[in-house]
Amino acid sequence: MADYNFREVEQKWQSYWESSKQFEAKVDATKPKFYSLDMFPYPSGAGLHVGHPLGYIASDIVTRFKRLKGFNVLHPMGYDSFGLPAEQYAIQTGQHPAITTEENIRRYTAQLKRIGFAFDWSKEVRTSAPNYYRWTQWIFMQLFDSYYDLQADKALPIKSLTETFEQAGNTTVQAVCDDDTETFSAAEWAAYSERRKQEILLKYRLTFLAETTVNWCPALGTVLSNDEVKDGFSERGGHPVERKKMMQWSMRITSYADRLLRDLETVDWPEPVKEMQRNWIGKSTGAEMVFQVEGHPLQIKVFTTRIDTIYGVTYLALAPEHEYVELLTTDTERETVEAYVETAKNRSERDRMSDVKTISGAFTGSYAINPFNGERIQIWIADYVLAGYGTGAVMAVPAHDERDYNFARHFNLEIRQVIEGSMEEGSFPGKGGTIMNSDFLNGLEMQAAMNKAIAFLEEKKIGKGKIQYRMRDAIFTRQRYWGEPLPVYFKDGLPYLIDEKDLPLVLPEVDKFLPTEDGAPPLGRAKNWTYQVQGQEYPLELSTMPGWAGSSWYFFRYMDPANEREFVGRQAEKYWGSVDLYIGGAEHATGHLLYSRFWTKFLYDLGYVSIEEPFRKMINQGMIQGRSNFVFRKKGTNTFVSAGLRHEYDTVPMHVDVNIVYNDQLDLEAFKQWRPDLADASFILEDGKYLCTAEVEKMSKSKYNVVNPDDVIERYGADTLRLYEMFLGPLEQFKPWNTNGIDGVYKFLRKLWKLYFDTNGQLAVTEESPSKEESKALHKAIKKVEEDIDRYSFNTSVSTFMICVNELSALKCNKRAILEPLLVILSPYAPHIAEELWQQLGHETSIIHATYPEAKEEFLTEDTHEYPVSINGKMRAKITLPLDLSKEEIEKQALANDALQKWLDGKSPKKIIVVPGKIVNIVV
Ligand code: ANZ
Repeated sequence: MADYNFREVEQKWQSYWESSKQFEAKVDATKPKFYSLDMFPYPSGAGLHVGHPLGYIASDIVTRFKRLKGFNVLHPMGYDSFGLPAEQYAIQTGQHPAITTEENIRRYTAQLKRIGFAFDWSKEVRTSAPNYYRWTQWIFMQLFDSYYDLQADKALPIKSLTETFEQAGNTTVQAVCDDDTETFSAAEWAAYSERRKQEILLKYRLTFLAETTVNWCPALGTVLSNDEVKDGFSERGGHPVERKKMMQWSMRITSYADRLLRDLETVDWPEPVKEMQRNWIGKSTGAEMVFQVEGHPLQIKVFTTRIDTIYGVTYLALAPEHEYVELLTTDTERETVEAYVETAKNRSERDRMSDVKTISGAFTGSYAINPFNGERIQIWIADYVLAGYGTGAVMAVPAHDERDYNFARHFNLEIRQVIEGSMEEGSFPGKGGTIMNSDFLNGLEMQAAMNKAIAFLEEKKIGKGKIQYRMRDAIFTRQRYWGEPLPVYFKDGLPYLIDEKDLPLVLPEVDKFLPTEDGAPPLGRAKNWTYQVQGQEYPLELSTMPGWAGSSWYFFRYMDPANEREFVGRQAEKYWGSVDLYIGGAEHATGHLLYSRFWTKFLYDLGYVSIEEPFRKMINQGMIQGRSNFVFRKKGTNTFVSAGLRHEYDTVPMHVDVNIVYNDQLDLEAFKQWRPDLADASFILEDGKYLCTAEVEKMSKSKYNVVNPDDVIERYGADTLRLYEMFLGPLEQFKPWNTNGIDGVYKFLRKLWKLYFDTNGQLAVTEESPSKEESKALHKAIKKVEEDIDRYSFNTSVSTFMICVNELSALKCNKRAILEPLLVILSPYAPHIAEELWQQLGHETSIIHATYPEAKEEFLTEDTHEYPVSINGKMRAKITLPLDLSKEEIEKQALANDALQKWLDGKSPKKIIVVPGKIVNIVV
């Protein structure tokens, strides 16, 4: 084989890897394991663009490297294949989402295979496949059948809860449950009807059905989770989202809040992602207390982080959705209150929080009593109080809280400082107002005052210390078709699980993928969507699971995807354990990455898995941006002006397909064929060329800057693509796709190839011993590449390879002892060419089974030094000399140097300073 024919080489090795099952991972206790996971893709209709494989290439390099280092590697790939786009497409075209999804997966797989990934395709999972989602349904059932026991600090089977109820009622039970859970004795429990018992259990179950305020997106016809809503619009599609009360399934993720927070300390993740999770969980330590309403049997419960400011409370404020609003509104205030509540209802939480200019609220007409001093205080309704946080009510201390202050100023309410002068660090500085002296808390430090106030609350049984989390329970249903059906049927309006033997509950066929006429989800269209128990038919749940269900546990399934008895076999799970390297986008910080941690902890509690954290190490790859090209149309014509001349005409810029531009030069023929309206285009050229300008933008179809990896592979091959994607810059950085440098990478591979062959295309590798320089070039690279991979710095390795090959080419190196290890260290990056040359060198087994060479220190120490030589402080020449020369010899050699002679201009030096191994300084 004379020339580097990447097409032949890459096809050959890809089919060899596939047919010989090189990457099939098996449990092997004799070897250390390495589990490398990529965030699996949603197979969209557009296929892969060059940005998608970036992270996969990085993880592929790491896994191929780990194999060379003796690790047993699991490196799987699969598809997160339930989701909205396929369903939106189905609504428009009538095409079943299963068919579109299948087609897209086929295309994705073909694209991925062409890049030469060392994926274990035998482990592929698809979240939309019944044999996968039967286990998603099964996990849902375990959650339904569990509660969170606070004493054990873990999830336990609901059965142990009912046993306690039977013996002692719920007075001794310490468990996470709804706030409105009543207390009952064993006798009362025994006397409850079946229905009542089920209602009570729903208040404890880790997945439960309850009326919840949700983000409702009318355009998508579904509820969205908080992390799917950005600034009041749906993340997908950008449709408006409103708040609405609906019966919804939720996951009691808040039970795990503290563990989710605590265990962040045990994982090696980018700090910004950890910080986002901490904020999302939002732990606040404070107190909860009640205020008696004057003339009502009602008590208003508030959550405060500053109970020490209790003497500065001048009003209470409720969220507009608070359940007491109507009861507390007096007749004189009714009209104002109702009008206000109506407008507040349609504003999103975020708007209400962030909008400081339009402070709005209303007085209810009612009063409450401050139990610390018996004072009467007004009860208001205010925008800035959120229904979903704390108790949905606040004790307002305008002198010490900025939002309270703004509100009080706006409505002219009293502002009363508790402590004179400047407040403690970090709190809002009191702004004027009367100063209240309370003997009770006066003179105490903040923490001491809080402790004393909390003790008072507990003694009077009107409150207690409380830890509050910002995180909400996660809504778990979507009113859509293309998702996992919930394994639930309804009897007397209450949910029951179907029998485990009836799993999977397969998604039924429907005539249309739209809601029914009376607004029920699409599953309402399915015929016989019922469940039979003892000859009776019961309706099945019509909502499906959200997108995050299947992705919350896929990393377990990869370990043992064909298992029909368990979601993962014990042995496989114990062996592979946590993911050693997870590469994916940072956009999943508060969604997928939190839900996966939650489910893992839950499965751990029940003893199904051995790990508490799924992803030990994570890296977020940066996005590859598009590099758009522009042409310049002479206004009102079909004439296009080359970039350098555009200011001489009246032109407008126009995006042009980057795939018909090479090094910013437009392919004129391709341009004419690009769109029918351009067929008769004419051009004003500069130097016979049409040049385009370029700009970095998001990679998107509408900007014609999407680059398909298939096209790059077609032109240059997969090895070039892989090296080039890494060469673009540090993995974590955002960077534009700029093909201008790709030729350089391609040339590098051809240069590498040439090292192995003579001009006749004959293998020309000798068994001679290498020279010191040759060994040095190689061993420098061995060391650098290993260090780079350990630091996940891939771009620097690519330059290392280039330097090494340049050095070896200059030395005309053709020694096997050098050229063989070179292939091994290159093989993680450019596996096809490495395999081919390895075979050409006579190896019968794949390079995958080689061992990463050791960098030998003896070749790494320098034996020469390049001396910078200065004359009167100015650097005039560089001369390379052996390191073992004496000072005198260095001096002699320097003075004899031709270039320096010129600078000395015949003058004899006054002084020569030589620092061996460093510099030479000459003074004339
Ligand atoms: C009195 C007070 C005095 C407060 C003071 C703060 C400073 P974090 O840290 O975020 O948990 N709050 C409580 N529930 C609220 C709700 N549903 N909507 C809006 N605000 C609410 O904040 C807790 C503090 O935010 C609570 O402590 C309460 O105001 C307010 F000098 O109570 B504070």
